[in-house]
Order: sequence, then structure tokens, then C-alpha cells
Amino acid sequence: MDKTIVTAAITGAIHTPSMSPYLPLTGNQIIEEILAVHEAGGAIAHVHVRNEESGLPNADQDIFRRIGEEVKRHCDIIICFTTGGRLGEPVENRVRVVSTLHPELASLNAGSLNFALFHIADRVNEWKQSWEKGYLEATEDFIFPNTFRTMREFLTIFRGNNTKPEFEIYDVGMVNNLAYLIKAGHADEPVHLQFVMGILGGIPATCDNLIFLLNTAQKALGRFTWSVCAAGRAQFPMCTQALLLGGHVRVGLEDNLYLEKGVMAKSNAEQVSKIIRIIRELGGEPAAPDEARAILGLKGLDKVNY
Ligand code: KMH
Ligand code: ZN
Repeated sequence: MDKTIVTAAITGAIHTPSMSPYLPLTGNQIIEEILAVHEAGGAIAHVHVRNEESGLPNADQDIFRRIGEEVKRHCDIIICFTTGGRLGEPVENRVRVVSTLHPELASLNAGSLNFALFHIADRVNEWKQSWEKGYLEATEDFIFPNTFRTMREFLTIFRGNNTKPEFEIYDVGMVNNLAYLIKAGHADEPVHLQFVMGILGGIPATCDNLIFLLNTAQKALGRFTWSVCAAGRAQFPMCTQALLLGGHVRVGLEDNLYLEKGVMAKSNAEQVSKIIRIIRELGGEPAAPDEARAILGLKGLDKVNY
């Protein structure tokens, strides 16, 4: 049995500063969180960046680079940079991190969806920043654009930089999109999938649905590796089901701000430690970064441009 790759999605572009005092916002906070995740046994950090004053998610190339360089100076964790970025970021800005930093791994969203966050705005009583409410509410009418053209163009850039895509699959039709991209010669096998469950606009986070996604992928794709993440309180139950089915897992404050019911996670590392306890209870072992590189077939940290 392969070891389990634990990813931590450090800050994302879903949660806003008013939702948790523990959400990392600045480059330095993100770096500290990544180093603590590595210390706790995580193999991959999935990284978004934000405006350092306001916490608004953005695609600031200088912060991406600073994070890459500083983390690399201290440890060998794999960084999976986002090309999803902030809701509403132009697609050409989203992919720039791949052309400039040539990372080992980066996210590639496998289809378009009405990525809805407006319903979580109701839970906030007091807003810290002026952009937050409007950012969330606008998603009632927002399609996160990942057309076939965008995916093909992103894949050309990924291939040119030897960056492995982590395909974000929000619903079952996106497995079909990916099957097309492989057949058309745009995506290289084996592919790596991240099933992202429980986003409003995407597939609900249920046990049946994970089996459905997996069965569909097994029928439609060739060789692949896969991981699961889920929004909110579904995070640990769905990750545990992924472990039972032989998959890899992603935790982190991008997806869930809690450690357990009513208890906020004070860091990404706390969630990493919890999922590693579950992995070990089930007889598994977390993969070290180099073991994760071997499982995913990554080019290596010596070949990135940061
Ligand atoms: N920011 C969301 C719209 C990714 O990192 O590629 C999507 C997202 C996926 O977070
Ligand atoms: Zn992300």
C-alpha cells in the first residue's frame, strides 16, 4: 500500500478575514503556516496569496515568489501553486505563476461552475474589510471560467514548464472534460485528481458521490492518482472515506476553518496533525515530500525557477 499524501490548502480564496482570526493573510504568515505544516507531516502545501493589507485574494507574483524561495530555503515540502486564484481574476493572470516559477505542481480547474459563496456571508456578523461582503455576494451570479480553450492553453503552459497539473474536479462532468483533454493529447497520463466536494454549485460531499466520482474516473480515465477535499464540516469525514478507499487527502483552512464542531482550527498544522492521527489509526503512514514526489512523478525541487 502506497503511503498517503497529505496536502494542506493554506488560505485559499473562499474564506475572508472576518471569518477566522487564524486565517493566514500576509506572505510571512503563509510561509510560517507552510513550515508548520511540513513539521506536522504534510507533503504538499497548496498556496494562494492575498493583498497584505486587506487580505483580498490576488495573484501577486512577488508574494508567490517570496513564498517559494523562503519555504525552499527551510524545507523540501512540495508547493502546489493555485491557478484558480481569486474569483474574478482574469485567466491570464491566474496561470502566470506557472510560466514564471515553473513549479513542480499547480492546480488546474477541470471545468466551469457557478462557484457560489454568497450563502456563507450570512454567518458573519461584523465585517473587518470593506471588500468581503460584496466579494461573497457577487458569487450568486458568478461563473468560475475554465473553458476547454482555457484548459488547453493552461495545459500547454504546464507542459512547457514541466509542471504537473493537479486537476480540481468539482463535479462528475469534469471527469468527462478531462477524459477529452487526455484523448485529444492535451493532458499527459497518469493524471492527478483532486475531488473538491461540497462547494455550492458542485457535487455534494456524500459517501455515495465519492464512490460515483471514483467509479466514473476509473471507467473514463487511464492511470491516475487521486485525493479528496471537502468544504466545511465534511472535511474530515470525506477525507476519512478517501483513506478507506485508498486515496490521498487534503485538509487546510482554504476548505474548513474548524478542527471539530465548535472549535476553530488555530492553524493548518492542527488539521494536518488530526488527519495524520486518523491515517495512523487506520494502519497507514503519511508520505514524506520526496515519497509524494515519487508517487506523483514530479520533476523535483531542483528544477523549479524559485
Ligand atoms: N479560488 C477558487 C475559485 C484552485 O486553487 O485552483 C478555486 C480554487 C481552486 O481555489
Ligand atoms: Zn485553491
